[in-house]
Amino acid sequence: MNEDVAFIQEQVDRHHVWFSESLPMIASENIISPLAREMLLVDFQDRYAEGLPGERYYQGNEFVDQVEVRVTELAKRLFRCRHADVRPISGTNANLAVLFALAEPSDTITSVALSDGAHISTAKFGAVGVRGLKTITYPFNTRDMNLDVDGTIKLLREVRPKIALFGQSVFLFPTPLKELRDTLQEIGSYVWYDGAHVLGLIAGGQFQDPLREGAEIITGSTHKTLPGPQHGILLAEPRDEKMEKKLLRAVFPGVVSNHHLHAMASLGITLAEHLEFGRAYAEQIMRNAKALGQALHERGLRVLCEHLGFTASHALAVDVTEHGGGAEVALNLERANIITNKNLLPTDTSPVRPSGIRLGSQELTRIGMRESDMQDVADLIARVVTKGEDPKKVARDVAAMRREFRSVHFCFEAGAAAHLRYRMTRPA
Ligand code: DSN
Repeated sequence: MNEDVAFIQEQVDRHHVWFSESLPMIASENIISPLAREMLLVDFQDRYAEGLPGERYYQGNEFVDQVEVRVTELAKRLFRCRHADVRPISGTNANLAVLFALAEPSDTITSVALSDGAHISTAKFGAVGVRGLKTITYPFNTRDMNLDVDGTIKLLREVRPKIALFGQSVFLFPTPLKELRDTLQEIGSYVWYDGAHVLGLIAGGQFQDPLREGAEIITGSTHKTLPGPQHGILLAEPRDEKMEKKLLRAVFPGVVSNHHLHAMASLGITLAEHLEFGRAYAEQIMRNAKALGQALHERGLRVLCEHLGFTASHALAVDVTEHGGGAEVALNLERANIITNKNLLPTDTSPVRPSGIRLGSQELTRIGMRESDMQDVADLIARVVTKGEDPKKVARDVAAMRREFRSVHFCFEAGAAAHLRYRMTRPA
């Protein structure tokens, strides 16, 4: 065996063992279903398809086209929209496409501030900066972890942005789109909602329904509360045919060449599964997040927004300043096999010394945990964070807990021969 190959395989094996003994709680991740994972191994991985079904630049796309048409239909059905593009290869890539389609360099975009939980692509050193746009951020109510509606209306009227972007990566509560709708219509901005974190909740009929509340475009990655492959999606209710064409051309030839056909097929399986199981899954994610917030609060942790029930999504934000800050706490939790991330909170000024951690319930829910299990999870977290127990000792109990949660829920059963089927049809 080649030494480098063996090294890489060994690290991946070790990663698998580690994660099978861990509590994965990063709010932007999830695990894919067996049938969706199977699609990542198929021959689509080895092929090119540029453009749209029926209008390709490469031969060999007969079946790829059929899959893409069906995946696009599934996306439209799940999100109840007229336009869906399943070609963006990530959430940031979908965001770039929107910026490319609807703005020109030096235009203004309004968005949530990074320290209030916005995604990096809204920053001047992210996608917005790549497009040469100017970002102005909304006033934010840090107690409620949401936009200050009156201040935002005032700002929108003053700035009249080309694009008004909503949504964030610390996404605890629905955006007050309905309250902003009249103002946004009056000033004519494109209304764009980055729903990456909450796509699965939206599709499951929980959280909010942005396209019915004034948003014209939703972008997202497809591997968070929507538990699919690492990929992107762009959904829209375009104003007219011209806007729809701009969005399509911004994806290809704009920011995507080949769109990772295996991931696109895998996304199709995820969308079909979410049509079947998404509502039950989204409901349980939210019940678990609230239960975890309450349980952590009872164990002395400063979970934000107690007065609002901690969260109305999958995510929780916890201020751990008094326990050493976000960086130290996240590291200690990792040593205990509890995988989270340090996170900026609204009052923070230094991105390298954030005072918070962010927790998500979506993956724990996916492996079958329920509200009562959140008590045990909170106990394990508190032993590390508030009681200062040796993380390695806690890790043993985390691994023991994980033995009860081995399978992926809210998806179709994979046949025993599923993986073999594709291996057999591929040349060795
Ligand atoms: N970086 C991801 C997150 O953790 O929220 C979003 O892309």
